[in-house]
Amino acid sequence: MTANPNATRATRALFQNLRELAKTSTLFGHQDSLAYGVKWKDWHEFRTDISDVCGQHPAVFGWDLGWMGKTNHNLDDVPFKAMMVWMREVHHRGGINTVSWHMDNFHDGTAWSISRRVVASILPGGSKHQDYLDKLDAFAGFVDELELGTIITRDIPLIFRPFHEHTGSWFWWGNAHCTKEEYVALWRFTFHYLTDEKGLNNLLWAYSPDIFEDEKDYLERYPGDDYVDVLGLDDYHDVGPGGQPIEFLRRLRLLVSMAESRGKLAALTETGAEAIPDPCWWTQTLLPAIAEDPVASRIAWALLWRNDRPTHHYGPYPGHASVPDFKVFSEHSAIFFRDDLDKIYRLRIEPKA
Ligand code: BMA
Repeated sequence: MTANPNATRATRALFQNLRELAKTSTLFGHQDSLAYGVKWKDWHEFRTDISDVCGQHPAVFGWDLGWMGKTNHNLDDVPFKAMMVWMREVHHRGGINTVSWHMDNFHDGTAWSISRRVVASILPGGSKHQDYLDKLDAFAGFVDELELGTIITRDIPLIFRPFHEHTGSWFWWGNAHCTKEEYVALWRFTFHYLTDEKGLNNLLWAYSPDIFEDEKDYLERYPGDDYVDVLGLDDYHDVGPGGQPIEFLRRLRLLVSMAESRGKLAALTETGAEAIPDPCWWTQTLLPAIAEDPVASRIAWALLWRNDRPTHHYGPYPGHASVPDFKVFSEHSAIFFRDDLDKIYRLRIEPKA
């Protein structure tokens, strides 16, 4: 059951089908995959560094809304109009779109500007509340346009992943910059505003802290089962140089058990090793956890961060030393790419309420 009881048919189908798929497979995801690669940045209708390397496109495509409502492109120079076209195309081809939001500080600066207590000021009654509503309205407008632009369907689900990595304190919504009550209130307010006021019934809601110690830590700012569909984890820490594979496994197993006991999805919502210094990283670090461990492999997808430049990329690209290993990884029967997905938006049998 989705957190939003009025979720659209396709959204409910996506949730249900992902829960089923998660038992045996892990979908491969990549941020900004269609927008650019390490060595290209151009309008290509459907090109990714991933397909350049292994002939297959990701199953999950990540996008970021940072700078929405301010400029016509996002914080990483992806034009919102182009993003919309790509999102429709992803959906049309049976892939999945997920959206994060490096939202600017409402007083000054960026998502990383932590000089003020921003969360308190954007909640109802706060001095920047109206500005926050304007931001959410801009997003709702984007989603309406996304759906209106297609004649094939007006039901394009998005996995929405706001206020991520809040167990750290590098964003203004992070741990040190708001109380637990404020974080939860912000999440719940946002949920009600976008679903009840703006009628966005095509969202699955993903909660995605950075690394955590135990269940108590993970759930400390959890908004509640009525507000979340996906229990996510952003983990770069355990998979980078100096990280501990055993900790990666431990956290993923905990995540899966927390999600399954609630009837939710688990997902590795962000991961990667910057510039992939270990050429065997794919089969030695990632695969053993997300495909081979009987519990950790029950996450629904793993999303690698963006391929920006030779010193800042998380997926492979032609010529990179990890390409042969990535090809082996990509051939694993449990790692799913877009072509492996089948009618993910078709509702099978509705579960009993
Ligand atoms: C970070 C980096 C930044 C980028 C931001 C938002 O991890 O990739 O360069 O601006 O994410 O996408």
